[in-house]
Amino acid sequence: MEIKQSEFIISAAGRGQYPKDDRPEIAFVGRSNVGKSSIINALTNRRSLAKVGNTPGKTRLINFFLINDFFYLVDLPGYGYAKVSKVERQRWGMLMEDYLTGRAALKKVVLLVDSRHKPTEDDVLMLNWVKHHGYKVAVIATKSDKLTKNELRKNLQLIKDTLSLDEADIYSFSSTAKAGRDELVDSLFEDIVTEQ
Ligand SMILES: Nc1nc2c(ncn2[C@@H]2O[C@H](COP(=O)(O)OP(=O)(O)OP(=O)(O)O)[C@@H](O)[C@H]2O)c(=O)[nH]1
Ligand SMILES: [Mg+2]
Repeated sequence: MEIKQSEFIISAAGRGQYPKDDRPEIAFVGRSNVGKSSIINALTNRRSLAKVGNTPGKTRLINFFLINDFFYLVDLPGYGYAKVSKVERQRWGMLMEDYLTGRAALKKVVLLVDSRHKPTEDDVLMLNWVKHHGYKVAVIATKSDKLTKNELRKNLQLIKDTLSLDEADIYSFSSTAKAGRDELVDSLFEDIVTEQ
């Protein structure tokens, strides 16, 4: 599929601000700084549709982007950043729970993990939580440009093992190199689009 149109709709601080038009949604979750906002820009071929940060914690609200006037990509704030106050962590928890619990429009959750590292306990918790709520899941190992082919192959196996992925889809991607972008767009969104 071709992404012809992508538009920022809203930065939501709570349920009352989510879109109400029932278009399907695909959300990106993962640790702070893993590249959630960057991959939204790469997939939509836009330089700064989603705000990217050099310091973790750049995305603080739930951002909705309307694609081809047909479905939403949802950019969520990341977890696991150590230098975050308890209050801030609680705020994150409430924001995420609010969105990820019983969201009928949410058709798939894409969990991003850093291709250079073993997934953290938080990553495992997040994956299990999302599965428990019955959402479809895809996993993408990000920043693959930072590794050699050999390192990447090894780490993908480690990621698969740590997350006990057998059937769930796992991909690797670099938002800077963007190789395989069209194929990734097809794999991530095709089922959502054809289901409608
Ligand atoms: N080399 C490389 N850098 C990347 C890639 N993806 C993201 N980055 C960099 O990683 C940093 C964090 O990227 P973001 O997209 O803001 O990460 P995020 O997951 O949205 O972070 P939060 O909003 O804080 O949760 C930025 O400096 C990006 O330029 C990639 O594929 N390769
Ligand atoms: Mg972000």
